[in-house]
Amino acid sequence: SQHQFPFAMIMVFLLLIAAFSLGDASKPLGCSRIWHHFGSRCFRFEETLRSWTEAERHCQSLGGHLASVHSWKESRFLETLTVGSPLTWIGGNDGGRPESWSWTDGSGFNYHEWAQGEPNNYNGVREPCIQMNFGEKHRWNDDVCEKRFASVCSRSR
Ligand SMILES: [Ca+2]
Repeated sequence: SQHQFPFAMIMVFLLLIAAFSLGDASKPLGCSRIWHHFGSRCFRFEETLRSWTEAERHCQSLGGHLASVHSWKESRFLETLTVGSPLTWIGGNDGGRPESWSWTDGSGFNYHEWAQGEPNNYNGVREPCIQMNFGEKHRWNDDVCEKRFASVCSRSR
């Protein structure tokens, strides 16, 4: 019984250290496990092929949206994140009004990286959703939302 008090103290001390180090591990980046930090947000590449709507719904189930893109640097970061650079859905769509692009996360559509000749509603078919990694230069294309591609989710830190 003489040893009970110091033992309890040591346990409390160890638990405190554990709690603080866990806090430290998650705080500096603010993105856990398979989320990757860039700027003020966390990003996650989803290899599973989904329609644009399914992909957005999946991102929402993870607490985010399909990724919006706002700069050349952010775009290059996403290009690296999408391993092997397959065609990949991002959060841009026209909300049913041709050429009026917006992001599902509500941020401003203040940057774009269209491939040459895009957006084009190819062959006269409405292409309301935006994919990245299109063409040799890995730029953006408008495409039919029902097609199934990989996707990138983002959420705030
Ligand atoms: Ca197109």
